[in-house]
Amino acid sequence: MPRVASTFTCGPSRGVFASVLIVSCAVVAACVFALPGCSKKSSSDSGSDPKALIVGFSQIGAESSWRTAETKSIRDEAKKRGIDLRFSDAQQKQENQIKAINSFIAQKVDAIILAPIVETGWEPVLKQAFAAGIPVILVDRGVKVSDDSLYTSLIASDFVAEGRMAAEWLANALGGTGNIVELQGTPGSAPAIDRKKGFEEGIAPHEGIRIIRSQTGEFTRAKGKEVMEAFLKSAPGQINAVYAHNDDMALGAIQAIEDAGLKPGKDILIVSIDGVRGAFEAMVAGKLNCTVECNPLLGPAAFDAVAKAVAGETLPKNIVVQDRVFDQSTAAEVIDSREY
Ligand code: GYE
Repeated sequence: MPRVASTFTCGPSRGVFASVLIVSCAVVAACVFALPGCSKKSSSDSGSDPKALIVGFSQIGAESSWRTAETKSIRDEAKKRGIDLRFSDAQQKQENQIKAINSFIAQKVDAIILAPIVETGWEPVLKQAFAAGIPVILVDRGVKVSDDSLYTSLIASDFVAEGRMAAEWLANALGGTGNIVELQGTPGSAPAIDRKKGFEEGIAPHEGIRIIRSQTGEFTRAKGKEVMEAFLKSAPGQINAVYAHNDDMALGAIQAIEDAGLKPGKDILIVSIDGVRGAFEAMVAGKLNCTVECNPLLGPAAFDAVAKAVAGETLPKNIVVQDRVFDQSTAAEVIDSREY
């Protein structure tokens, strides 16, 4: 049976996530959008339906299969709801996201959906959106700002809890002893920071477990492979397990381990986060041991939040979903029901 996470966090830590959206954490939310200019507009620049809501979506890029699934979910949901979606791909650059937001403000969009690449550096542009009365819904990653009323709502997983779940699974599988190498996500991003923190907390009670190498693999398969090759060269025969902040990097690491003549999933245990199809395939093949789900299908929740924000309704500050852990014991059974 897949284990169901029991932790639901509120307030400062980021929300939890997965299949069923649960608006927990009734926190704060006082901010929200009785702001001027947030009402549904009838605009002649909004394509075929003059009454369509105009929503700008600033996406990070396409570094992982998780992100591709998220983009699809948001595009599909916008289409379904007849929303005029203005999509911008920042190609992994915060400056491009800031430009996109400025451009959405100039286009007088009804709302902005932002997947922020890193946590810091958003305050000035969020202040501009706020001043223009445009609600900003953050999806999948959080930001650090002095005043959280600068955004309407954050729809994201609890990355600390994900890291902890990965650590607990691995500590158990290692029997409390072993050397781990860690592949981190994008430096400065909420999931990289929090998945590291949660994992370290999770292994802390096990004195025999150590992280012997830790480096960014930038959430990509190619970089995950490259960094794993370097780890294998610099610590030959010493690596018992890999912890990757996402599945794509784990899949890259699997390749590197095989190229080195070792058996991923057996000689070296591997645990990662996301729960994408490729991870399930690798578990069925016995090459990946465990993945912690992080649901990227955020389109419905994001546009529900947009609809409420433009209607002037108060939203919870954190909208969270439940995360689950999957390992080889259930992979074959559930793979066909996976939606991404
Ligand atoms: O885990 C990773 C991606 O922000 C939760 O970003 C997201 C992360 C996801 O590229 O695969």
